[in-house]
Amino acid sequence: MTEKKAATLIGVPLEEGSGRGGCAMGPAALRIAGIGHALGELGYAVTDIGDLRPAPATDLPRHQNARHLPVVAAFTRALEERTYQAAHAGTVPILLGGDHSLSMGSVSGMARHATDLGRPLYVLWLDAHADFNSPETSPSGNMHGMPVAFFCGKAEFTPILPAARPLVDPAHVYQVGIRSVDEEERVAIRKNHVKVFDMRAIDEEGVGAIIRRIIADVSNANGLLHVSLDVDFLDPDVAPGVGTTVPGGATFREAHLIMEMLHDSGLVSSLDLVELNPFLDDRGKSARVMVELAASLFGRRVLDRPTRPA
Ligand code: 6HN
Ligand code: MN
Ligand code: MN
Ligand code: MN
Repeated sequence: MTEKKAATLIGVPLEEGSGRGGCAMGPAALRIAGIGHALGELGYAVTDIGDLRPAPATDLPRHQNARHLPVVAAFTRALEERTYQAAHAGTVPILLGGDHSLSMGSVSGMARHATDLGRPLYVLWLDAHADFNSPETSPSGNMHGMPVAFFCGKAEFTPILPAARPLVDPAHVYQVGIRSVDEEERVAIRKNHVKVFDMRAIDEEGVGAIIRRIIADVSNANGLLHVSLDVDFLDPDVAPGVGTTVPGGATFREAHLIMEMLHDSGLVSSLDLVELNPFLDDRGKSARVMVELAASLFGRRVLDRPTRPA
């Protein structure tokens, strides 16, 4: 008998990284939109550990351009550990955000897990933004613009995680949907060889071709794939419930195809659902879209398609 698939839902009521209120209500909205039920229907044994609420770190000084560092650092530490444990136990960690600074912890935890397994970790970053700022380059000081640089070891604050922690190779980070990058951030992603597929690449090549290539790379390297889905990857008409909307985003159909292809690849180890701001949403529309996409990522399908015609 095959072992039952299992998922761990980790609620992350974090909004201090985003510079405005609302994302702390994200986990509740994703639960109301039916994330647990959807996974259960797909045959997953679902454990919801509830919301993490770590006390702010007291060992870190204030940083003038890393706003709310003690709060974000406490979440990073708690999430690194909880995500690692959930993955180590053989379940798929699903982070219910919360702003995107939570990925500092979730991806770092997955990097530790991948190191245990002796496999490389790859990250698919679905976002309008590159989130590769550091306190030195950030125009806002908001830490949700810094997670990718952090888990690649390129954004140094006072130590949040042990110096010897496993890092992600920036060349293993694939960013898709990008359409808003800050000046110095652009220099940093080039210098570090992040693989960026901006909206122009999507328009020219189509998401199918892009995702197929990414899946092939990860599969050839026997990698684990962490998916980080920012609400603003989607066009604001599709998903208005986010504080950082950028026009010209992915359509529902593009996002849906990505999820179906990722599911079929069997490579996805973990997922962040981030930046949902229910205060800005339109009657739960964005929360429902995020849950629908997550369900597709974990196997919901319209028709059975056992084999693909050549
Ligand atoms: N996100 N690049 C801008 C900044 O303030 O660093 C925006 C970051 C947005 C972050 O959407 O997760
Ligand atoms: Mn983001
Ligand atoms: Mn974004
Ligand atoms: Mn490599």
